[in-house]
Amino acid sequence: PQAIYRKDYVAPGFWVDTVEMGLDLGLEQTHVATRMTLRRNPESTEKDIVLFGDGLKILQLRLNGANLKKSQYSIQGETMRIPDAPDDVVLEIETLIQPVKNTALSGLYASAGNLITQCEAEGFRRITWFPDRPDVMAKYTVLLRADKKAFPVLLSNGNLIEEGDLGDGRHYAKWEDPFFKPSYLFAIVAGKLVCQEETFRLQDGRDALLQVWVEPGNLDKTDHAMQSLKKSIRWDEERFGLELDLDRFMIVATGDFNMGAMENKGLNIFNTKYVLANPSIATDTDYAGIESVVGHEYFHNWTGNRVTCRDWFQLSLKEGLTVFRDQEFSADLVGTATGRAVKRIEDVRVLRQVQFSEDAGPMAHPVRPDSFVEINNFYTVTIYEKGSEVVRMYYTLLGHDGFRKGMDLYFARHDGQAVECDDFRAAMADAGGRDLTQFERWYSQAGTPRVHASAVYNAEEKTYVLTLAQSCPATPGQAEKLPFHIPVTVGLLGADGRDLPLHTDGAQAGQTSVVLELTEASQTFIFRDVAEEPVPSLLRNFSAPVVLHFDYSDAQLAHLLAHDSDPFNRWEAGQRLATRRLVKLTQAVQAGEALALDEMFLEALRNTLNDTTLDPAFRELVLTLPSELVIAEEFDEVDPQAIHTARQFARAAISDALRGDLLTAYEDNLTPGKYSPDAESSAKRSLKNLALSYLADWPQQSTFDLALTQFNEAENMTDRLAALHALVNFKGDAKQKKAADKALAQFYKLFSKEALVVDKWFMLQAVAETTDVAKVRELMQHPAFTLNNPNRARSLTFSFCNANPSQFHAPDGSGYALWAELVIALNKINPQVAARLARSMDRWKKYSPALQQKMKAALEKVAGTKKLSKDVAEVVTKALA
Ligand code: B3K
Ligand code: ZN
Repeated sequence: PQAIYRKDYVAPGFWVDTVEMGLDLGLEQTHVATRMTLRRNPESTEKDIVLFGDGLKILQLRLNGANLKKSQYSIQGETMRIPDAPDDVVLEIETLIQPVKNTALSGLYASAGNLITQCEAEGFRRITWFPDRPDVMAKYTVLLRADKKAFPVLLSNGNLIEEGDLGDGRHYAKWEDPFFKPSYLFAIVAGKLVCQEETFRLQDGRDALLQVWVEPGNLDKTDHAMQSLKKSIRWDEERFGLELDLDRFMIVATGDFNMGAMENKGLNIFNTKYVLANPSIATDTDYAGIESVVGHEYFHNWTGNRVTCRDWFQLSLKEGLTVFRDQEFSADLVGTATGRAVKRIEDVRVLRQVQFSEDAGPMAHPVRPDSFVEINNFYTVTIYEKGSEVVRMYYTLLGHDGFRKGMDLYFARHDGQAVECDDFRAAMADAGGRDLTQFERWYSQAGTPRVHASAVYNAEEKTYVLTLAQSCPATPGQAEKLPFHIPVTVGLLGADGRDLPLHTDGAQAGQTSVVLELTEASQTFIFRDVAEEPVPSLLRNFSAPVVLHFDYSDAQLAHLLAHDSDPFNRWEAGQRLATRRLVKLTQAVQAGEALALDEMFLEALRNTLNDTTLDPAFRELVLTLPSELVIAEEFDEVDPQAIHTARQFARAAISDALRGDLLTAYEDNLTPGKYSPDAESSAKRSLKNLALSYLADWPQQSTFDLALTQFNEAENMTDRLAALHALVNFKGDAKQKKAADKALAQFYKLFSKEALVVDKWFMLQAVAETTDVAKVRELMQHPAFTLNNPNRARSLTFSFCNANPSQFHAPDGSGYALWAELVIALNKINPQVAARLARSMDRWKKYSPALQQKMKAALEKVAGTKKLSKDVAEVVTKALA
């Protein structure tokens, strides 16, 4: 497949001012008439009108009123060129599309009898021919016509300006979006939907109509999304001074969606997973996910829609920034310092587990990529999560107020424009009066930087000399890297556990944390008047997306875990202690040696668990061992089964040593009464359920009964699912196994009508310790399983391939064979979803030669498949390169 390059960007030969569309909607067939006015862009080297189309049947093509003859235009692949056009053009195009046949869920497609669109990144071209690129921004008017019974609700972007009856049982609705927008933000929704609605007073005094649209029967699950939307609107007003710019804001939920949600102007379309919730079907995690995704999409209205991307290489301009905003939103809603830290830790965990791994594999790419084959493959953790870390570094460097000034300047300069990552950086630099030239390397260089810290304390001179050295591993196409501009937030702890005052360049009197700026390959920082040899607390709050090495002793880590005023680094110290042990245990498993966990580590965990002054959510994070995927990153050659055995041993040893403390934690954190997803009670549930899962690794009838009782009596999904998880993974006898199976069957029966819960039922089994490839194949035969629905496909097959490593990497290669079958099957149905699953094999070169050979064979099987989509081809070609 052909790659396209950032350096080849050429401005469009024509701008589009207005777009009028008329759609005669039908599931089998939809007729699309588009009339657009174009105007030559004198500044472009491109002289032709260039349109894109994909899978369209053309019925009409007229330029300034005259039919275009075949000789007057050319079509090659998805590109149509019309040469020799006058400077001002009215183009009229009629196309025919077939929504029911659109299983790729890009463009206009059918979902449960409704019609839905998804246009980002390049779905609009599957609806009509158009200069489908984000720098072409136009004003849209959309007329929808359809059968009244089948499609009683007709929605599009902006404001409803007219609706009425057409006779013959048909009706129409006319929508006008007052804002210029790129085609990827176009949306329509038609069908049988109902809504929860509310009028909301904006800070500037205007009233806005807010609506959450769902399929009939789901109105009991929209409240949390509505509350989240109102909080989002308020937060953006207060934190960034950004107001909702429309009279109406709609959210629509669909069960068939490739991603989480989409920020179409005024008409956000969501995966049901991020809208529907009530206590009986949604967990605390689901509630938090809804809040953050509703926020994310709403915040795009400014960061993405009002200011958009010049080209898709700039994707992180909107995504990294909007993730940063949604992370801050969630943190601000919790409010407390530890609540913020808990959120930060959760976000960093994802970054490390998924993004660091991406950065070390064949798909590694900079935050602003230089090339791609299929843009949909680049909606990655690098663009999103690392992109957010890059934005967070401006925040760290410029401070709260400085960052806000930068944002204000960014909007003052670029509102209504399609711009580049460099424009954002320039706004931050200019507003902060800072030279951020070198900071550009965060956008251009891929890979996770390493920072090696070392320190010398001089007792006579009372100096502490900290040396920071940086490097960055090679990534595809980038062998050598130049130094990054890295903010490293540092504090020093005394023997009593308190922060020592800092006397160093840039530190104010009384300051106990300082942001050191590492810009060279190696730099030395001197702290003066240091009364005693300190324990350094480095990279506080994870101030940069790097891997930090410092030769800590166990005692120093225990000291940090017990005392660091920075809660992130407290947690981090615990993770370092755990990782060390898990690596050693894995090596012991491989060598066939006896396994043991030392009392010092157990004691550190016990102290944290029993420290009731600490937020339960924070204790839960400290007590959670690094995942098998994170441990795997510590090895050059990964042995998934040995890692699994080691981690399970550690869990059982913790359970055994802390059983009394765990039971106390369980009992102390019950949340009787009406369910509420608030931070305080969800924190309690998280610690209680962690305790339960540890206790289940201690196979006693009493623990089994505890889990079974919780399962039977749970009044919310969080507790029910956690209990079921404990039961299914319980290492018990035949009788207990039977009881666990019974609970699993009951759960299914109870929730078989709730698609999102059925997804959970599949997922829970997919990641269960005992679920092997044969079991997955058996579950694939279940009547509720289908590859056609992305959520369902992900719940079983993605979960197995990505989150059950010891079974997926079965030595006989059966997991890889299953993976290849699935990717090939999904490729025919939905290339975007297929390409995501294809990524499961990214790190194949990290396994033993025997496994590598089998993984390579599976990759080659996929690569050799006929009619492979660009999406999948790009992923497997890069993996095999
Ligand atoms: N912007 C959309 C993602 C679209 C994905 C296209 N393959 C969701 C979001 O980031 O908010
Ligand atoms: Zn986004």
